[in-house]
Amino acid sequence: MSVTVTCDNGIALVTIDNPPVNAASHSVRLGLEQALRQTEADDTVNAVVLHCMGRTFIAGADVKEFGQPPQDPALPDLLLQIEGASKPWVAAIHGSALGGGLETALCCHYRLAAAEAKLGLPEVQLGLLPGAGGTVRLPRLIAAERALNMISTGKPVSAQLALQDGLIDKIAAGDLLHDAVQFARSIVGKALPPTLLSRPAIKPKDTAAFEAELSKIAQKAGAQDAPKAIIQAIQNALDLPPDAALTAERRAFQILRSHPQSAAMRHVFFAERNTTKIDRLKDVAPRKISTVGVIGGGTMGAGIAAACLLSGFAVTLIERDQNAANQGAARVKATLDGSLKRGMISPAKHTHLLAALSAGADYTMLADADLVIEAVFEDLGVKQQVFKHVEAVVRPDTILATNTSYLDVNSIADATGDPSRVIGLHFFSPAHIMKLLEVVVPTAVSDAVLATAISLAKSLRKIVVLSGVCDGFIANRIMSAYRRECEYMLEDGALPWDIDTAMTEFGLPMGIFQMQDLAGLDISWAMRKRQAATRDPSLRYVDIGDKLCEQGHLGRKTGRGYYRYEDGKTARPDPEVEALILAESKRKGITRQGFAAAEIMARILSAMQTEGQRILDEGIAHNAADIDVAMINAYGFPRWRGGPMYMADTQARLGKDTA
Ligand code: T1G
Repeated sequence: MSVTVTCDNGIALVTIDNPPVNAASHSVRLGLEQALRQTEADDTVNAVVLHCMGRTFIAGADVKEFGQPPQDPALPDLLLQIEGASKPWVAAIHGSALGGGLETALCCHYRLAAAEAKLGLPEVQLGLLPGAGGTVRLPRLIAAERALNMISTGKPVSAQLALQDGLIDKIAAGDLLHDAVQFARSIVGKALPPTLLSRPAIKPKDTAAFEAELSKIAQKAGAQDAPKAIIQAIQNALDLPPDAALTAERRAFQILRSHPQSAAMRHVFFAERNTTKIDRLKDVAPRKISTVGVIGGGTMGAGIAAACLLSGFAVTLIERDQNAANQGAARVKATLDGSLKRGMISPAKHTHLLAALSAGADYTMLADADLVIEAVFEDLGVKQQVFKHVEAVVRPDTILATNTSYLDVNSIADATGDPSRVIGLHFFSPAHIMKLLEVVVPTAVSDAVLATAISLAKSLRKIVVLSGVCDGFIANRIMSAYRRECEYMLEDGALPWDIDTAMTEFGLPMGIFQMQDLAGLDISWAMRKRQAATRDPSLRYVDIGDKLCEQGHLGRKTGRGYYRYEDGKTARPDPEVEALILAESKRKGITRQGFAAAEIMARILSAMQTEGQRILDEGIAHNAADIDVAMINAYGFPRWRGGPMYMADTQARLGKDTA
């Protein structure tokens, strides 16, 4: 039974129990409709408290139902019924009230939240807009500027900010349900507050600033339709009668729900949650991790240490000497200072986290570590040596994790006394911000170690993709493939700025040549030199990047790479680079051709998809969706396109349909 009703001395408790997140599935909607009828008919009921079992309030419509024919009662219709109830409904919110969950709470007459609760309308992240009245009711409860921000970003707000905005009436002081029942008793006999639909929309204070914000959202949306629909819906809420705005919202929702962009984003939503559901771990319990050792206090090591501290782990940072350890600790502190400055952690938490960090050069400091991550110089011998030092001081069950970005994790594991305890944890820089964590699975790793590594990654709020052992694992291997293709196109006739523009117009955050200039051309140069000995001589090789490095042009850090950076950051096309490229084409006897943006992207996507298929064929990735997840979360492949493999699959299906 998804919804039950109990009565406690005049207060009806409507309880939703629909694991895992109390999504507003068809059974829940039927149950709520029944609960409304029952409480309206029962003269002993004076007020209603709506709450949920488990870890969260309603987390939204059931996204799994979107691909199916709609079933009555539709959420918008049900919410109108609740809003029209003759007795007050009080929403008791814990966990997250998201999407249709918050829209349900908006149709209750009052809203209480637990202190740690979050409230949001994340539909835009599914290529949708709130479709159950959220765009019309929210600007009637809180300022238009705040409503626009919540709906256009999809980011949830804390209970504290919700109270400040007027989104909720109260934050529970103690037990949420107890406080909600007490609150309900306190309003019995009082006149019902006017429904949100009967209130005027709260107009923006500064119309010009509001219009400017709308333009900024439209501009940022690019080819995405949901943000533009959200802008229109908010304007409707401000300008149209509520019924007309509701009708327009529902129409827009139905159009978006059937749009390929939403289908792609729903694919990503579920793909990101399925990456670690593998048979070998079905009945394997992860070990408890409390203390993490990090070897290496450079950029990556400090970022990893900060990520672990921010997720509540104690961290022991080890460097080659105390001075280096202190520098590493200072890097970690700088990251935590940034989190404090951005209001992501409180001053008290900042102090507490720093107290959980110890830094030194003595490996015996790792004696209590449950898991040790090495983030030292990318050299196989150095890493093998580090793990020998670690093994000598830690417990036999301590897990050894390497952060290598391309070395053979099996070779690192095999150099230890117990390869079953070794795993790869490939963080992307900056490690405390980037969502993707590639868990690299060596041959000998035990199920318990793998399960524990995944559990740690999830505790760090990372999106995990499992990878087999190969050069570059998944994301970097695919990036190398399309970087090569882009270099071929330079010789064939394109210029770096042509290619980068095509990539950003497609929806990637940055073109490959600007990205390399930002990272430093010497990184891929070192990789090409490393691979030179084993490079297939029949494979085409482009010397342009090497020539730039040989001239000392390593990218933004030297003021010149593929672009010039007169002001140290703005990338400007460099005529000398163009001359170098033309000379290379001539030297190789290539007749240069023009490239349209579509052709550039076709070649890039083909390179991604071809390498992705190889990765699948070699068993490096479990499935194509994992490759999409990796490319979206490592290199910003646009979510609303689903990922390179999703695009290939969709194009294949469309090809079949149109064949
Ligand atoms: N529908 C169906 N399943 C859902 C779901 C949803 N809305 N949200 C989560 N799940 C499943 C998820 O697939 C996973 O399943 C399990 O719950 C745990 O999720 C009308 C139209 C709530 C913050 O976008 O943000 O309302 O893998 O791993 O990290 O206007 O889930 O266990 O089988 O993410 O603790 C709007 C999406 C929908 C919220 C919990 N709502 N969910 O995070 O767990 S559209 C959302 C989340 C809508 C209205 C519109 C998070 C969470 P499984 P999880 P978590």
